[in-house]
Amino acid sequence: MATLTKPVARPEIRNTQCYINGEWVDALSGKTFETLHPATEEVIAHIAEGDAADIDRAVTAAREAFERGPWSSMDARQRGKLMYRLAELMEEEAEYLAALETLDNGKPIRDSRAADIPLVVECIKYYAGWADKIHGDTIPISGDYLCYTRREPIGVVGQIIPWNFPALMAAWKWGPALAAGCTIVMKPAEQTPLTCLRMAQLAHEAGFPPGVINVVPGYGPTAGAALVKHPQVDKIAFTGEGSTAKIIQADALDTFKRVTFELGGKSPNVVLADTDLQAAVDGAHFGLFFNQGQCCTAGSRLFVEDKIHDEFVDRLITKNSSRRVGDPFDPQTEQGPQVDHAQLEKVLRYIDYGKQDGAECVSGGERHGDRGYFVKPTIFTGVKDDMRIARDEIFGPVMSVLKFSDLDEVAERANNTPFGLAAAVWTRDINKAHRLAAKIRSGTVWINCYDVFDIAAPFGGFKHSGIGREKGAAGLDNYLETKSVIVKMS
Ligand code: TXE
Repeated sequence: MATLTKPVARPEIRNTQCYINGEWVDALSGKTFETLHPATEEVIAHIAEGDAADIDRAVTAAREAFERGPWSSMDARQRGKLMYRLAELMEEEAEYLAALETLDNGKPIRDSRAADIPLVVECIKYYAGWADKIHGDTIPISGDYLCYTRREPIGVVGQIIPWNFPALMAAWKWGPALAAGCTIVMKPAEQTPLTCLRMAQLAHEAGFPPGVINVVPGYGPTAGAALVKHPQVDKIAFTGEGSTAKIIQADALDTFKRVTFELGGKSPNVVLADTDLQAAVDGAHFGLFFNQGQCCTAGSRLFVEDKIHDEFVDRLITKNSSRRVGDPFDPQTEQGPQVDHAQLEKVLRYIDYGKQDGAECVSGGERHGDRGYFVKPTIFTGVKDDMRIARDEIFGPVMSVLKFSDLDEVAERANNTPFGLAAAVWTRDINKAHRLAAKIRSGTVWINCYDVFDIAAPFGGFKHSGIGREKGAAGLDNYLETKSVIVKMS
C-alpha cells in the first residue's frame, strides 16, 4: 500500500445484515444492535441482531451446501481457486477494509494497513494453496489387505471470534475450514462485526456457492450459544476468554462436537543481560503495547535480569513518553482507544490494583482524555509474581516489569501461570536462548523478536491457553476427520 501522510477518510458502511445462504437478510426478530467508533463513542451502524432462529437458518443452509450443494462435489483445486479469488478481492479493497477495521475496532490505521489486512490476504492465499494438497496415506497393515486413509472435511463448522483482530480472526478460521471443504457459520464479536460482514460480501462476489459461508452477527449467550448447541453443527472453533470457553465446552458436550480453543495468555518476555539492549527495549515495548495491549500474546510479564534492570527501565520510559496516542485515523497515531467501555473500565481497574498492591507506576497510569476509550500506555516496576497485574490477563496497555537474577529461577517463574500461549527470550547467548525455549511451556517462543505471525507457523496454547493449533498445516487438522479404508486383496 502507498505511504499515508494525511488522515484517512471515514469509510462508508455497506453491509449490516446477516449473510445467510448467499443472501443479505435482516434478523428474523427484526432486532438490531449498535456498533460504536471507540475513539468518539458515536454509533456508526445498526447491525442485524441474529439469535437462535437466524443461526438455525444459517446452519440449515451450511448443512445443505455441505451435503448436497456444489461445494461437496467441487474439485479441491476449484475450491482453492475460489479462495484465491477471494484473497484478490480483499487485496483490491485493502484500503477500504483497513479503514473499516479502524472505524469499528479503533486500532490505528497504520496497523490495520500494515498488519491486519495484509495478514488476512496472506492467510487466505496460503490456505488456498492447501486445498488440493490434503491427502491420506497408504499403510502397510498385516495380512492381504490394502489400507489407505482419506482426510475428509469435518462438516459444518461454527466459528466464534473476538474483537481484537476482527478480520484476521475471521481469516484464520475461514482459511483452513474452506481448504478442508467444510461449510461455515461464523458469529463475529458484537463489538466488531463490520469487516467480517464485508468479507462475506467479497466471498459472494468471488463466487462461493450459497451456504458455504454464512455470517450471523449477534451476542454470545444468544447467537453464539445457539450455534454451539445446534445438533447439525459438527465442530466449534472459538477464540476468546477462558470462562467463555468453559461454557462452550459444556454446551458442546451433548452433541459430541469437536472444539478448538484459542484463549488468553500472560506471556513471559525474558530479557537477559547480554542482549542488544535497545533491540530488547523496542521489542518488549512493541510486544506489550501493540494493538493497545489487546493481544492474546501480549508480553505482559516482562522479566528483566537485575544487572541491566535500571537502565532498561529508563530506556523503556523514554520510549513510552513519546508514544502517540489519539485519533486512529491519523497515520501518525501509534495507539488508539480500547475497544469498548467495558475494556476501558477493566484496564483502569487493573491500574488501580497495581497501585494498591504496591507496584510503582513509572509511566502513564490513567485515562487519556475524556472522550473515547483511551488509556495512557502504562508501565509498572517492582512487580511481584503474586500481584494481580502479574497474574491476570489485563488485555490493555499495562506493562509489568519483574526482576530476576538466574536462568533456572526465571524459567520456573515464567511457567508459574495457568497460561501457556507465548513467550520470548532476548539474548546473544545461543545456548541460553534454546535452553529457555525448551523449558518454557508455551505454544510459541520468540527469540530476539516478538509477535512474528507468519501464517505457515502453527499457533496455539499449552495449558489454559487453548486446545488445538491454528495456522500452518497444523491448522487444517482442526477441520478434518481421518477415515481408514481397508480392502481385502484376494
Ligand atoms: O470475550 P468473550 P470478551 C479476553 C480478554 C478480555 C476478555 C473479555 O482478557 O478482556 O477476554 O472479552 C462470544 N456462547 N479476550 O468478553 O466473551 C462473544 O459474543 C458462545 C482474549 O469480548 O470470550 C464473542 O464473539 N459464544 C481473547 C466471543 O465469544 C459466546 C480475545 C468472545 O467473547 C458466549 C478477546 C457463549 N455463551 C478477549 N459468550 C484472545 N485470546 O484473543 C460470549 N461469546
